[in-house]
Amino acid sequence: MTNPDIAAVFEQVADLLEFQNANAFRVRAYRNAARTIHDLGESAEEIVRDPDRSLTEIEGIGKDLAEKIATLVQTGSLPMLDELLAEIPESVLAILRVPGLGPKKAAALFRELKVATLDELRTACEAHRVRELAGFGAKSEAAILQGLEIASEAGKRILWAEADVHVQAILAQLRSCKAVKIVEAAGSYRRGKETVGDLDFLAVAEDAAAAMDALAGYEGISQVIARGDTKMSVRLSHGLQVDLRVVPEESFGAAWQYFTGSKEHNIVLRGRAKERGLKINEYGVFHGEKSIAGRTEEDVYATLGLPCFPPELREARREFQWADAGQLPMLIEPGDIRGDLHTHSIWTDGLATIEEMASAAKERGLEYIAITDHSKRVAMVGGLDEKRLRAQWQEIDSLNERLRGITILKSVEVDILERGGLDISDEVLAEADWIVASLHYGHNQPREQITRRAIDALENPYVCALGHPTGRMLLARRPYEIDLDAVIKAAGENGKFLELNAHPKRLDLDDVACAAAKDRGVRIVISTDAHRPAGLDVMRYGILQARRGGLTKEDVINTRPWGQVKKLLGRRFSK
Ligand code: DGT
Ligand code: CA
Ligand code: CA
Ligand code: ZN
Repeated sequence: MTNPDIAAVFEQVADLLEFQNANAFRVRAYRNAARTIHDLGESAEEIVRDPDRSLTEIEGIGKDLAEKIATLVQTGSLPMLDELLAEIPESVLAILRVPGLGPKKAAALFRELKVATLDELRTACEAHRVRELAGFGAKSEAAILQGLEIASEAGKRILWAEADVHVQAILAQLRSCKAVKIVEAAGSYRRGKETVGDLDFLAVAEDAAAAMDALAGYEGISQVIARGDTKMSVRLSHGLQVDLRVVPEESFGAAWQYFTGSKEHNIVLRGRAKERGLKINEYGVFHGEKSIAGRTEEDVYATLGLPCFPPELREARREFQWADAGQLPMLIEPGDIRGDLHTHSIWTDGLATIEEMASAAKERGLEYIAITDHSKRVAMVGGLDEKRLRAQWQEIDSLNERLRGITILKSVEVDILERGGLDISDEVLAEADWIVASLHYGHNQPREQITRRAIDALENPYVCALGHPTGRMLLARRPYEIDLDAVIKAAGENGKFLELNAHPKRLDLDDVACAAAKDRGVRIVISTDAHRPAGLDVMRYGILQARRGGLTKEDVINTRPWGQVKKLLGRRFSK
């Protein structure tokens, strides 16, 4: 049983408990357990099977949880989950995941209307039976219908970060096959799109059948959909489709270009070829019948007078215009990052001490880390009030005296209150080094109200950046109704930064918004929002998204040494 499998079981337990209206802290304990196991660096199953070890060695896993994991690994099931499922049909789990439908509402639908599946939910909404229930109205009925659409998309696409796990495993599997000379991933995965519909692989092989056998031998496969002489499609156990094409070596570059896409980028490219009296397809670039390029992507683009675009830019947005002007941006790279300006510690909902987070940041080559724990409004996770915040900052002062090679910044992720205004007084904010302000409540407020809250926060002299500006949760929650244009403008006018939250479920701002911010001269801060040391590693997903937005090192502030960031902030803090 893999760590993600175990994590999924605990997520299910948490969902079902929530549906039953169980104690919120109990629900949270199971969610934390799921997260801990999911991100564990080694196999939980192996630890269970090792007589010399115990799961309780792991930070965040107590005796009770360790026993449950052991039962799960040894018997393949968890009695607690079975009991919950005896009371609630499994199909309601899908309903719980419909954005806009909390567990309380889902429970009411189940109780009053006997709605237990997504289909039944859709039918009930369309027949306007939902709006009749207490606590529901025409508006929530419409929101549920919209949510159903997101839920159905969630069944069809997966997060880039999840796709990456499969891609790396499949590449390794194919590369271990002797007959395979070259194999690479293409499609939306290679372009770094935040969600991926299916995986596309291209290979050059002495023996196409042997390459396809190698794919068929990948352990994650549940079904072979089709297999021909040079093309094969399979389905993974989580439902994801994988296409493999075996191409001749002299066409590899053309095929890699073609199947990387995007479709829109390819259409422009075909037009460019036509203008030059050439023809381009997945086999090569042709002058009449004669192939003039195809072996490498560089050759293919060069025959059309174009640079080999970084895959992240191939969306037919501005890349051709940039290439024509000779101004293709030098995109930001992971090694450019010098600091992380949004992280958490055990002072609120993080799982590591400040010192552990700082050492982990240092190990990853960072020069500075801001500990941005939650403020008091986020009571659920023990958000800090002014007094606790000052106590935390004292600890940071003494850590900074003791630690070498890393600077810890005094900070807070201050909640932007539902009624407007900030959760921490200006007097205290002024003593920090850096302040992130985020919206955590009142997601469903109308456009004007929620936009006003964000802009007011950006106008506060001590706020440096707006955290996860749209609140989107990929495949799970729509963004707030926020007027992003107005927010970007306000950030520009106030010399503030906008966050690109690098968590693979958020990637917020997205690529398009990053480009829009850059157009207005607004700089981006790419942050991990890490809640544990391993959380710092999500930075690379943020970089990929920033690259899709055409951002360079200069456009992102945490590529600078802290001293320079401080200068950009001006003299707003008390020291
Ligand atoms: P996805 O899988 O929905 O996340 O997105 P992609 O971009 O990976 O799309 P996919 O898997 O359907 O096709 C892979 C690439 O193949 C696509 O990016 C461009 C190329 N391609 C597919 N169909 C067409 C087409 O009809 N015309 C052109 N020009 N290219 C296509
Ligand atoms: Ca694809
Ligand atoms: Ca495909
Ligand atoms: Zn945070």
